[in-house]
Amino acid sequence: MSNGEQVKEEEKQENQREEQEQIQVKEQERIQVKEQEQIQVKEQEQIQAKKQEQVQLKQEQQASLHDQQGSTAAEVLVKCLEKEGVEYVFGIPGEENLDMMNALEKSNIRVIVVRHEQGAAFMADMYGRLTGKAGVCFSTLGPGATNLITGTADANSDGAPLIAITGQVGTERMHLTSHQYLDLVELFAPITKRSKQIVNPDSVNEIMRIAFKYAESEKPGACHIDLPTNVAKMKVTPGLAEKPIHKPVCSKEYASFSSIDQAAAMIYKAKHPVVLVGHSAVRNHAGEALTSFADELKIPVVNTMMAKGIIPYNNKYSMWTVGIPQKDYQNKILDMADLVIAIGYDIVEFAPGKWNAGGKHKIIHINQRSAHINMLYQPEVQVVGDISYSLQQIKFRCEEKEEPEEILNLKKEMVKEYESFAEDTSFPMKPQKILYDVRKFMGEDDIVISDVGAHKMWIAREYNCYKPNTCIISNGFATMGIAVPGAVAAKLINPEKKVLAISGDGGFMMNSQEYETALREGTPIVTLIFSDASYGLIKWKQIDHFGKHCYVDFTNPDFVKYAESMHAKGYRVEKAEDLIPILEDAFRQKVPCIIDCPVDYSENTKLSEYLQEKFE
Ligand SMILES: Cc1ncc(C[n+]2csc(CCOP(=O)(O)OP(=O)(O)O)c2C)c(N)n1
Ligand SMILES: [Mg+2]
Repeated sequence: MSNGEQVKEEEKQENQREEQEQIQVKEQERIQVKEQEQIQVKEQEQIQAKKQEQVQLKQEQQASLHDQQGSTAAEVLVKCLEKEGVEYVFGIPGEENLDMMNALEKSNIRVIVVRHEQGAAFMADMYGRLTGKAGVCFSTLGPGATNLITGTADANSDGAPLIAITGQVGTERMHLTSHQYLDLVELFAPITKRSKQIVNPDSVNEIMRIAFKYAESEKPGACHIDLPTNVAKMKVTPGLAEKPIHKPVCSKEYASFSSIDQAAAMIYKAKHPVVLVGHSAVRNHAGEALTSFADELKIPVVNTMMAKGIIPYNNKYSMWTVGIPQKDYQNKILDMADLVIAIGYDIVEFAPGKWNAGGKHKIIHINQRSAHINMLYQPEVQVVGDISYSLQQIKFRCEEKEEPEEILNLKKEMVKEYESFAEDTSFPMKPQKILYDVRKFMGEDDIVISDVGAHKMWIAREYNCYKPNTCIISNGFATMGIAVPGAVAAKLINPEKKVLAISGDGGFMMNSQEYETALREGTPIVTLIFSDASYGLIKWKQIDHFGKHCYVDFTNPDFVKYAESMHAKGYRVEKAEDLIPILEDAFRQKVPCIIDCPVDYSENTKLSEYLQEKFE
């Protein structure tokens, strides 16, 4: 091999070695990359596994959190209240409703804490009566619950929708003789439309909706729900049971044409028909239809105490209010009728025995529901359905009557009598003059809440209204003590209106503690007390029946100082001319006020004698 060839051979070998080396390097690089990739994949897998672990952990944590924090029966109950549109609940907390209180604190419902559960029930009662939506009151078990009873019964009797929620011992000790335990479902049964205990947390939403449905449907009334303390804490199964049940929109129901035709035929034939209108006409907003029915057919209208203002009292055919124990103008007018058209009338408001004692009247019943059973209330025709629609349909089928001249003359006498007290300055003030001045002072939309007693009889007779729901009288259950708490609720709902409670001195002292609630909640109500240092109505009856009285007198606190001690403002009427200026001043105050007005109840027996002579 020549030298040149040898050099070439060496170069070739050198090149081959270099190539080999490069291949090896590349191979190493490839292996390294692969290793790198494998490491990355492993890392990715590890990250993924960690992520999964974290997700699982979170799920486990959430599950255990739900176990601790998922909705309790008490929370679902409050959710249901919110869904029903509840704005306020009235009551006093106790050991057995703490879970509900905690749930309420987280809700947008305003809790009005009262000073006696009776006050709470009356507030819910008045809320229901004025709005048509159920008012809600609550108490703890046992004594708290028994304190709710009177207001609940009042709402049930007066047709006001109300829900009473009571706390209860845990189910584990319900079968035992046990501290503060009382069977509240049984206790509330006769004074409600429905009384139920929640025993299964998953049924809270159904029990709540049923209660509101019963309370708010005709004839409205009270429903009771009892929530044992251990059930209140129990978890509701997630899902449907946690959700409040929808409130359906129900269409109106209308009377049959055959009943409308029959009623129209009877009215057509009658010579002296008279309307007797009751509270269901107020609840069902039939004022306008009733007024044009009376105007166009020329039929006089007598209203019950609970239907004041359903026809404006200055309407020609309005014959004002029936219902005081004595025979009055309205009884005379009903006696003169050859047909009584009972519209939205409920026998609980004014007993048939008081206007149809002989059972001789021909009666048409026009209402949202059929008549209660009573020997003396057996209507020939029942027109059952939306009242306004029934009245319009009957009106189209009738002709106007001749003017009821005799009755219109009686109305003139009534007005003259009413006006005759306008300038009466005697003192203590006559009830007629007090109410004349109150009417003069109060606006057409302002609200008077009457308590129960002789003053109520005078309010029924002398305080007349332009609009419904502007003078509230309890005349189903007729419970003393309703006026002050009732006025607090009325003011909460109507902050822009004047709200005046008129009470006897007896009834005022039954719930005057709610003045503290009124002050705290910023509801500047005014109470006008008819002061006679006596249970005046009972005294009136005793004198009428036995010519004497007993066990009815008492002494009063100094109402002005009493007001001041509660940071309210107190006034005392010292002459008749004072009343209107005092009312003006009281309604300018930002705090609640109490007006002590001495009343001359010798007018009570004088009225009995006057009416007896005139109408019996
Ligand atoms: C809670 C309650 N207790 C008793 C009665 C029976 N009652 C009806 S009126 C009345 C007297 C009311 O006295 P007061 O409040 O002073 O009013 P007045 O009759 O003097 O105007 C009584 C005891 C009732 N209706 N309600
Ligand atoms: Mg009195």
